[in-house]
Amino acid sequence: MPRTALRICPLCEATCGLTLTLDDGRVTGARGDRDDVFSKGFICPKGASFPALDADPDRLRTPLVRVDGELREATWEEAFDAVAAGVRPVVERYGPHSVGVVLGNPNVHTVAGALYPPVLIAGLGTRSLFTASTLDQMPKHVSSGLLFGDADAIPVPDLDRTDHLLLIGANPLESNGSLCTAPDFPGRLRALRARGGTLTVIDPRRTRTARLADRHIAIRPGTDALLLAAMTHVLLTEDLVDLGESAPHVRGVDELAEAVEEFTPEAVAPGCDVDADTIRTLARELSAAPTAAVYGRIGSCTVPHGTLASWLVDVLNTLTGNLDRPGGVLFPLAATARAPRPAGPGRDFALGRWHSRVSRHPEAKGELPLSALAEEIDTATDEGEPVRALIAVAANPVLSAPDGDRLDKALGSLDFMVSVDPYLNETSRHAHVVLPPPPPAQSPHHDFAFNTLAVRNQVRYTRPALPLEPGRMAETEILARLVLAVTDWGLPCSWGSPRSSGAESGGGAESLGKHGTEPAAVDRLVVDQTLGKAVNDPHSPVHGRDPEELAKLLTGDDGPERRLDMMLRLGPYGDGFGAEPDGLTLDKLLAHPHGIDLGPLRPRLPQPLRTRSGRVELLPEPIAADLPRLRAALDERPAGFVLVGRRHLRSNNSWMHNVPVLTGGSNRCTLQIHPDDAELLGVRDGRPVRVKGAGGEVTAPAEVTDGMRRGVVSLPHGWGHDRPGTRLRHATTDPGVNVNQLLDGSLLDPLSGNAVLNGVPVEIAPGSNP
Ligand SMILES: Nc1nc2c(c(=O)[nH]1)N[C@H]1C(S)=C(S)[C@@H](COP(=O)(O)OP(=O)(O)OC[C@H]3O[C@@H](n4cnc5c(=O)[nH]c(N)nc54)[C@H](O)[C@@H]3O)O[C@H]1N2
Ligand SMILES: Nc1nc2c(c(=O)[nH]1)N[C@H]1C(S)=C(S)[C@@H](COP(=O)(O)OP(=O)(O)OC[C@H]3O[C@@H](n4cnc5c(=O)[nH]c(N)nc54)[C@H](O)[C@@H]3O)O[C@H]1N2
Ligand code: SF4
Ligand SMILES: [Mo]
Repeated sequence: MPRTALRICPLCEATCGLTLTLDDGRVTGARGDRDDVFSKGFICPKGASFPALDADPDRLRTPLVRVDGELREATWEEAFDAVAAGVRPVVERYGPHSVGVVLGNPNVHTVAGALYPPVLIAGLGTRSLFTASTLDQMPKHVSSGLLFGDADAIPVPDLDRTDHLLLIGANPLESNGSLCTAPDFPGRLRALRARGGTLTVIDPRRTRTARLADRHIAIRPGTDALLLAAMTHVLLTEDLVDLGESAPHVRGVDELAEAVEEFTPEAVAPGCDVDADTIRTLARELSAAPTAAVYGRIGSCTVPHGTLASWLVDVLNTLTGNLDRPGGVLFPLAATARAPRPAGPGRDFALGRWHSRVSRHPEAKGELPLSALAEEIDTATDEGEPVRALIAVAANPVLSAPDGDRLDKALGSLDFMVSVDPYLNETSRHAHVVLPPPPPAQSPHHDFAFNTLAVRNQVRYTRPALPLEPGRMAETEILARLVLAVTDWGLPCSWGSPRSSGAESGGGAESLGKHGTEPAAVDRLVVDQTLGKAVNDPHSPVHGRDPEELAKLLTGDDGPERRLDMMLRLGPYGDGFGAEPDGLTLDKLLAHPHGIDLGPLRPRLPQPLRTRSGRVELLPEPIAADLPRLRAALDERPAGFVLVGRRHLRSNNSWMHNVPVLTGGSNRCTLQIHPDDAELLGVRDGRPVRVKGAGGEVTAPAEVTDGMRRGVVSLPHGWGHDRPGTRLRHATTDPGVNVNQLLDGSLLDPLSGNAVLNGVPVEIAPGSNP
């Protein structure tokens, strides 16, 4: 008998509620859940393919362990024994930093990825942490850290109420939005236009989003920071600054005015290829709009001045009085966030507390640049040990990070590698042990990360839609067992989790116990430490209570659910373990299967600020120190072509090319090029083109389109499925090429360590058929 179950979609940041149809232990259909408090029935083609993705026959069903050089099916016990035997000797012999951890994007889409990696990293005590954040939004974290004192305090555009949206380097009609969780982003943009609002898009390509806009500005790639600096200059010199309600909380307007003095519209125009009058108009419109939001994404982050551009986005929001106001940009307050503390001076954000060994890149948010992973493995220095063992969780850096060929070789040289991944792909094929998580229908879901970035405060939790198949292990248990297998000593005192919840904390130094211990021990330890800290905190609703008694009050079927219950109860809407009887608990959430709406975003300043001054620091010192580099860019003009990326609606980074319904049509790995450029070069539509960059050369079919700016070409990322030893039967039939092979890993935004993936110089020539 078919039945239905609710499941929040984990396939992008929009977090739509789905209604799955289940029959005979399988998912047979997916539609939008009309009663979902946030997504209200919206679904995209990717969500609709949930059944196919869930049932992909190439998903691994059992762990794999390398024996005599070959990966063979093994039991879970054999696999964890192999992990312990592989990682511990490396730690004991070479120290904790010789074990690297790589965390990929899907960690922000799973319960397991939110709850266990922080424990793993703290337990290992390694500084060799690399995540997809340094291929993505690290510049935004650094800019928020410097402006607000908290790298996770990212203001989100108030999409549903704004009168004016300036969108920079984002294509939500394909991506469905990022660092701005909004189911049906396209519908919300149309609603903005329908209520008389204005949409401006800055993008070197005429994207589907640009086609929806009132104005599209095809900027020269990599120059947004110049354009935004000039807009700032216009606001400051034309007396258009009005800080509004945030005025008492902001510092440094005069210093800022001095710092951007040289960035006049006339000075930046030739570099950006946007005329000075247009820049003035953009600034004036922004200040004149009743409310406005400036929002930048991938195209503003993965560029040489990514942190400066991200900073200027919020400088513009602040100067126009739109920071922290409805219709502007606001700080969400998630249900599992730490309950708000009284405002006041904070601990501030530190950058560069340690450096990478080879190129001396500063850490940001506890992470080293993923671009530096290959050299941290393959290059010896006097500065300590290279990375000799690697733990990769939901990561495919061979395709997603620069210079995959070098990384591919480096991974092959490791003493030991473990991948937690459902697929044997370009990266996990190097592992000595592969631990496969179950498909999404067999996993619970809660958006720890994306609720802190959502355009509306709300909370939803879905239990697994289907029970675990025989032989499967929940990913939460896999990661808990991984922690137990690789750490054999006490946990250091505290950990914070990137892009995840804030309500948990650690303290003390109890031992996690040994490999083989029951995995719930990891959750118990976290619960004990978090509650122990809460009862000692005078601002906590449980101050002065007995932590053991509180732990006994937790409900939930397993460790992860009890941790969710604890975070909800300690959080801003929580029941405070009885202090607020109407407040949130896991039980209450379970009684609302379509979620609980917690209302629109509200002004919160000064509470989120953690700077030492307790104010918004408009011109932080590291930013001021990076401005000379932007001044130098005023005179730069690329001589040849530059490359940008693109995303396709039916894709997601590197791991969705194996599902037939999601591939084909326009979802192809082609080089988009302007007709005039194509003609000049003798490149013909559909014929091969050679693209050469600092890191290598690839050949892809040309797609001639006037949607491209002249002098710019575009290739999507996540392709290049032609390496041997993978198990991706459909993806290998149309492998595409790896755009990141054009990069050599040396181009970074220096403040954040973020890879430069857009605006990269390349040479183009007609190719020949292989
Ligand atoms: N040139 C270029 N490169 C880019 C980008 C770009 O715009 N241009 N974008 C960058 C961005 S924004 C990102 S986020 C990165 C992404 O980089 P990565 O995170 O390295 O890559 P993904 O393809 O998202 O997938 C990571 C892995 O997670 C696995 N996986 C899927 N679901 C699960 C799960 O539930 N559990 C576990 N354990 N594993 C799972 C997949 O099989 C895959 O191996 O790529 C970056 N690379
Ligand atoms: N369908 C689908 N959805 C996804 C993903 C996916 O792969 N497929 N990936 C997910 C992930 S991990 C992320 S991080 C988000 C990303 O979400 P978005 O940022 O919305 O993603 P993109 O489509 O890469 O949009 C970036 C845009 O920046 C433009 N651009 C490139 N260089 C520049 C520049 O120098 N200046 C300006 N102004 N624009 C520039 C590109 O042409 C492109 O249109 O999407 C998520 N959602
Ligand atoms: S928009 Fe994103 S979350 Fe919504 S159905 Fe599509 S892939 Fe899933
Ligand atoms: Mo991303």
